[in-house]
Amino acid sequence: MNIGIVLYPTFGGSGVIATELGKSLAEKGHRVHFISYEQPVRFEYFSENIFFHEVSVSKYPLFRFPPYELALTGKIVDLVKYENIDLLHVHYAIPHAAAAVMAKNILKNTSSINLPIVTTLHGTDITVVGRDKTYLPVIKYCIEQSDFVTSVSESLKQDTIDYFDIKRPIEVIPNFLDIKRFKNLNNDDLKRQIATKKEKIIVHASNFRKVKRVDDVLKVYTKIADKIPAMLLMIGDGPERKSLENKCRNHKYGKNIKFFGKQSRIEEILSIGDLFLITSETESFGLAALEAMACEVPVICTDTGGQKEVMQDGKTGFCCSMGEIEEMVEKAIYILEDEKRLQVFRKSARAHAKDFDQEKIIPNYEALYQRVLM
Ligand code: GMT
Repeated sequence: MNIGIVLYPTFGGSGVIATELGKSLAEKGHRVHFISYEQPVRFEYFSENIFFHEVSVSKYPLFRFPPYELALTGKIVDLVKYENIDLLHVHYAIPHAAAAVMAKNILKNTSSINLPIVTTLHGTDITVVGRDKTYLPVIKYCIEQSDFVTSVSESLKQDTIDYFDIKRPIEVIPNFLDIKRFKNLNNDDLKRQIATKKEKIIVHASNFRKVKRVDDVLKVYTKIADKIPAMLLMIGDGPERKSLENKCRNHKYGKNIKFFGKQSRIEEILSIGDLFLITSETESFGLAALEAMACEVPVICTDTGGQKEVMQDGKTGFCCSMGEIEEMVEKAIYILEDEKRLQVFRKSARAHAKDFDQEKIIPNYEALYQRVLM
């Protein structure tokens, strides 16, 4: 198959999933065309089956808001005509699905070409940005006009149906990872550089947006550190990082809190972790938590969105009520205070993460593409 994949090129989960999907499809012999404004961060080698098409938006003094959607639409039309793309898979509804639907209409009306569109909903395109009344009619229309729609969890599917009054079918295909890459690397040297033998290592990774409630991460960590010697490693970057980092500079455990920024080999840091903390207001899936579990790190997360579908509550970690700091602290200490118990959680986390191995999940997308092209 000749597949176009429209994606965000960033460290964010939707970009990671779209890139890894494309890489895996290319290995299976499909031709993959990544379409984005920058080369995807997870696409870091040459493959004869992968092509990258950069969307560039021309600057003009009149444009206060450069029209990225139009540039993307034009690029899709061009590629479908001249690269013979069989189907287009767009990740994240805004604005990718809108550009795809517009391209589909242009191709149909000007060239009688049918462009099948698969739209994958990832999370905030529905639960945060999508709920903005300004976008609502556009997103609803694009979901209805796509040939197939998938969501990364049952919870996100239900949110989509509820918020947008969607009657069409939505297929759930959970996110995935490469279990051979995401494993505990037994990196004891690094562990000893970061923490002493007595100290536990708590890790958080996100894009530091408001929805992640990173202040809660600090609150939970502080109360854990009051009871158990612990370090806090913060991975990623985003709008809330600066103010949190400032707070940590004057914090009583400030010297034990480290901000590492964006990391392309996150499995190396996850491998030295004892606990992964994710305190989001909503999380459609929680790919970072799954990556932690695969590296044998138990997870404390909120019970919002699709996280309960990724976790086994009480086995791979605990799902706690959003904002309930005491509950999260209590569960974290329960896991960390007993080394034998921690080992049991570690093994369960790894075992459960294997259910999300890309070898098991990606064939669902291939089967979907076959149905699209029938
Ligand atoms: O808002 C984000 O966290 C970024 C967003 C993305 O598009 O990268 O993440 C969403 O999609 C990921 C991949 O499907 C999911 O693992 C995340 O849970 C989801 N984020 C939220 O729902 C907040």
